[in-house]
Amino acid sequence: MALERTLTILKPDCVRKELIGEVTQKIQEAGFKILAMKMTRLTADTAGGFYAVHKERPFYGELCEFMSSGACVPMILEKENAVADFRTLIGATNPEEAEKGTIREQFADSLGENIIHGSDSVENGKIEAAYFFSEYEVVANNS
Ligand code: FUP
Repeated sequence: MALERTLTILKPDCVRKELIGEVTQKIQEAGFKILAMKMTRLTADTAGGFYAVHKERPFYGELCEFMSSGACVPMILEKENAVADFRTLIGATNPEEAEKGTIREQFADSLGENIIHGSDSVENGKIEAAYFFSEYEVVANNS
C-alpha cells in the first residue's frame, strides 16, 4: 500500500467542545503522522472557497457560516492508505449513520456540525493541504 497524505480539519464545534486533544490522540493512535498543524479561523469567504464544490447545494450558506464561526485546526496527515483509512476512522458524514467507535459517532451532534473533515481523494487532499499550508510548514515526521 502506498504512503499517502490527507488533510483534516478539526472543525469549530470540535474546538468549542475542547476536544482537540482527545480527537488528535485518536488520530495518532490510529497511526497517522502529523506533518503540519495550526489553529486558524476561516472567514465565510475562505470557508466558501474550501467547499466550493458544494456551492449550489442548499446547505452551502449554513456550512460557510458554521465553518467560519470559530477557530479550527487543520492538519496534514501521513500514513499508508491515509485517505480511505482516515474516512473509516471519522465515520459517515451524518453522525447518526456513522459506525460505532468512529470520531463522528462519538463526538458529533449533527450532519451540519460533524466535528471533523477528511479529504475524499489523494488529489483533493493536495489541493486542500495547499489551501492551509505553504510547503515550508510541512515537516517530515520520522519518529
Ligand atoms: P464529507 O466528505 O464527509 O466531509 O462530506 P461532504 O463533502 O459531502 O459534505 C461537507 C460538509 O457539508 C459536511 F461535513 C457537512 C455539510 N453537509 C450538510 O450540512 N448537509 C448535507 O446534506 C451534506 C453535507
